[in-house]
Amino acid sequence: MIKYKRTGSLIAALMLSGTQLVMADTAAAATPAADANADMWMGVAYYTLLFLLACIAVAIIGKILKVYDLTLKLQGKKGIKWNNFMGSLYLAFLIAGLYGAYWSFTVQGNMILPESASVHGVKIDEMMAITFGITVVVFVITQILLFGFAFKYKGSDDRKAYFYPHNNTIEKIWTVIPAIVLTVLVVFGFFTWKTITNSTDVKGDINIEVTGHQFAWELRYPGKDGKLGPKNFHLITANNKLGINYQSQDSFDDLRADTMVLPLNASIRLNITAQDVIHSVFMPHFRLQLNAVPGLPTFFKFVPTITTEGMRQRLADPKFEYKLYCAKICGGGHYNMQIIVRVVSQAEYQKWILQQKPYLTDDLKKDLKLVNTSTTTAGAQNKIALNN
Ligand SMILES: [Cu+2]
Repeated sequence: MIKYKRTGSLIAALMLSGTQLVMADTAAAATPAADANADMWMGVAYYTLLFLLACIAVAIIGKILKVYDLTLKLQGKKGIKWNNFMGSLYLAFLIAGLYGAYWSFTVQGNMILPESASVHGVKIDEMMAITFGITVVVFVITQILLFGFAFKYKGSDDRKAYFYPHNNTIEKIWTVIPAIVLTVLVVFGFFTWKTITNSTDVKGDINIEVTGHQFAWELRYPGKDGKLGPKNFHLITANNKLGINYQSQDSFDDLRADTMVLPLNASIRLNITAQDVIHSVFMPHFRLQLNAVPGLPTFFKFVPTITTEGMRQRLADPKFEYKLYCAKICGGGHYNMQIIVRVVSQAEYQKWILQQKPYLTDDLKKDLKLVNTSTTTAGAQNKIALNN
């Protein structure tokens, strides 16, 4: 009845692949980080085996029922009503599944991001809520219909199935309604996206440049002129990491910063680039994410509406900080590509910006021969000599 040899060899093969996963990673576990990796794979192997064990348990129960069924028939009694049995399983699955969905809402639901801290973020949250509301309603109705029908119209000796191959009206309804709903959602999204990427209205924007490289973010703030100087990758040197072009007057007052400090309720324009691979600027509390692509400057406009202090109070977490993360897996140090973003009042921002150091350091001035001292000239000559 049970094909012992085949089942046995299948289990053996699966067990082997499970252990191989574990072994492969244990071999690679030379560093502590890899140790954590091995732990993760141990977890995967454990749950895979647990799942297989559950499958075997179900198969055994099935076989026992089958034996019971055959015994009943041998005794001349009616066997198990399999149709009723399967129908009830559909119903049980419906109830367990809907409860599972409810459970994940209540337990995992509070792990979502806190209130949006930007103007467009509120719109994005609204769209998310509307989309979610519609899909949840559709989900519940379709699940009830799917499993409810399977239960109500389960196989029966008293009934013959009705053959119903096609109905144009139903086809039209379930094509047109989702098409209209999706069009409305997409149009909403389109208008929100248009305001975010509006490049014509730049007056009064605070231009901040974010450059991603493996594995850090470089920040550049414009000086008093409000303009960021142009840059060119040909000009990149040890002292001019961004390759800023000092032929332009706009470049001289540009500032470097380690923390992204933003004034409350100001229009911020992030000018985003990358120097090596594709990175992604991700500031979840502001509902902001955009790729940083080498050779293709992108930008994102937003208005922060809640200060860091305000968010700390809302979350009752005195250590809370907004963060800018990298959201593209860009290499080994990707996880560490994050900087602190702090939203402060206008006055605090003005105070902070005055303390920031210029991008044009003394070393860079020497490189560019902007300082006329004998040592500098000698240094420059040495450099030329070396280059020759
Ligand atoms: Cu990155």
